[in-house]
Amino acid sequence: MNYIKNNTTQSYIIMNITELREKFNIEGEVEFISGKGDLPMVSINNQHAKALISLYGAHVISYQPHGEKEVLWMSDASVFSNGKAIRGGVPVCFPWFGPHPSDPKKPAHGFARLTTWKVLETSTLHNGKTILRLNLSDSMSTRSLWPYEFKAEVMIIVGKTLEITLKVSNTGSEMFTFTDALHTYLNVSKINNIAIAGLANINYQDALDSFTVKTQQEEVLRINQETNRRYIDTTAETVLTDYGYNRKIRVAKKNSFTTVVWNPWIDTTLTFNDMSPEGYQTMVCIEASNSVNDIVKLEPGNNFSISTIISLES
Ligand code: TA6
Repeated sequence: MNYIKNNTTQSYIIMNITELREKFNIEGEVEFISGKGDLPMVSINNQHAKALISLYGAHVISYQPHGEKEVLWMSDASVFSNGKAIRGGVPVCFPWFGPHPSDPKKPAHGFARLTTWKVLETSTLHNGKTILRLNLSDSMSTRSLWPYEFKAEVMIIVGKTLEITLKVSNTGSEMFTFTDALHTYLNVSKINNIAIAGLANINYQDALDSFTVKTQQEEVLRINQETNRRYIDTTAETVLTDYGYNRKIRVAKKNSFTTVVWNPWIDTTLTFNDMSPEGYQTMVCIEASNSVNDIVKLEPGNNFSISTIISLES
């Protein structure tokens, strides 16, 4: 990387907001703040865009290239509290996507989004982009839910594109498997004003029809009912055209063979106490995932990375 400024630590101990500011703020660009619910957050504002990231969950809450509308959808009723998931932005689902495969009492989508991550690095690159690197390692609490030694890193690069990478290393002595997702909620003008390209002729599990495998016949996907599809064996980029906002959102990915598209529509939205009844009208999730047929198997000493790259075309 071509750095202008680089603050790095390996000590993993700096946690309070004053220390975080001293070590990791970059004047005029990166600021550690006490966010909603007193959760520590990082506010980034560079020559390309601004962004807000919560250390709780390594969760990107907002991303807005200058001169553009917000790219990510956030629920106005979201809870910001330890132990609860944030509704909107980009939740990091790890080490399992969806309900736990055998124990429904374990938290949906894993513990990564319910844990405060440590800061490893803030940097400015020569091209004006900002890097934030966060760390989560196994602890008594993670081992009580998932009995493995691991190190996870989320790297967020804020520029004209938003790039999020989850890297998982097996630091223990036995092989483990996991599933994951970068569960991106996109902000749209109105759900019936959008079309999603890139998924034609691809097989998907329909989570609303007993996970039956179907093939998308339509050239573009339009959402006019509850939708919960796990597209299988696809590395394709998806392009969301928003006719209301007159823009396209491109969602590319690396090392992911599963793409999830989700909108809860009217009735399921009413079951969520962290979403307003009309919330489903302005969001859709397009998620880079490793799940379904694409479960990651990691031998001791090995690592694996998944990325999503989100960009706008006006
Ligand atoms: O990605 C789709 C999904 O797995 C849905 O089944 C839906 O429940 C959604 O994620 C949100 O999950 P959450 O646990 O955040 O309510």
